[in-house]
Amino acid sequence: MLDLKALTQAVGDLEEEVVMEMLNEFVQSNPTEQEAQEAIAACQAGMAIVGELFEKGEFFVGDLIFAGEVLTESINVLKPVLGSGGSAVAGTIILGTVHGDLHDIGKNIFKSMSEAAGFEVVDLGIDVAPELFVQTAKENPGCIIGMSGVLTLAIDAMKETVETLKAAGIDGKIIIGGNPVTKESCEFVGADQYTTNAAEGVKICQDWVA
Ligand code: B12
Repeated sequence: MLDLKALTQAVGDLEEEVVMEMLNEFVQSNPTEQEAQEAIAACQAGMAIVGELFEKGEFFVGDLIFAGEVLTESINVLKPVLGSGGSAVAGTIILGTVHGDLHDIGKNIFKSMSEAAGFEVVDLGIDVAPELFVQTAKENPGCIIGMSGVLTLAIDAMKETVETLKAAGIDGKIIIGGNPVTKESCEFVGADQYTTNAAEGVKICQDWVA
């Protein structure tokens, strides 16, 4: 049994070896997809600890970078148990971290989980200009548009992107994700849905294409 609290603490303490040992053991125990999602949520909570220690001045940018590496490595270990991948394409999601924001760990988790659920994901990367979302949406009619961001300023960039998409006549469903998104920011941005949980995001997209 994976000790989720211990996993959160190990991520928060940046104990890479402990995290990898716990996750490798977990993957070998043949976990369910639900259990794998719980493991991701525990890692996400660990990143919140890292963020708090950074704010207090106990961690520095180098620690954030290392935390990013630990989490990316963790997701790679968990990927095989995140889902089997449907044979039929459920739909297309164009996905990117909005302009001004370089954080992509959460985006990549949502990407992996969406692909595991059978979606085709067009990943635009980080610091994505609104115009690139527009161009890619035009190339993929009927697609869902997913925007990620963890900086406070990402909310303004999301709003700008939604406005640019709407001005270009794109009427696909829009979902925003990342730690700072809330019901209020979703309304401010003009998106259709929001979430701070990748698994929930996948469910929302599945409902849209059902
Ligand atoms: C790792 C990290 C970094 C790494 C990022 C590495 C990478 N490849 O992403 C690096 C070192 C590059 C970095 C840089 C910076 N960072 Co930083 N970083 C973090 C940290 C510790 C973790 C972020 C993270 O990965 N969380 C874990 C993921 C899994 O969570 P998530 O993104 O919310 O994603 C989940 C869901 O939201 C959802 N999701 C995410 N996206 C999407 C999209 C869709 C469509 C859907 C459906 C779902 C979904 O799925 C995920 C899984 O459930 C946070 C602390 C925190 N509390 O968030 C600070 C934090 C975000 N960083 C911060 C800062 C200040 C910076 C820097 C300015 C530091 C500096 N002085 O240079 C730079 C900014 C660079 C820039 N322009 O973007 C601040 C932001 C403050 C603010 N209010 O804006 C934070 C909050 C730290 C803090 N407490 O001060 N950072």
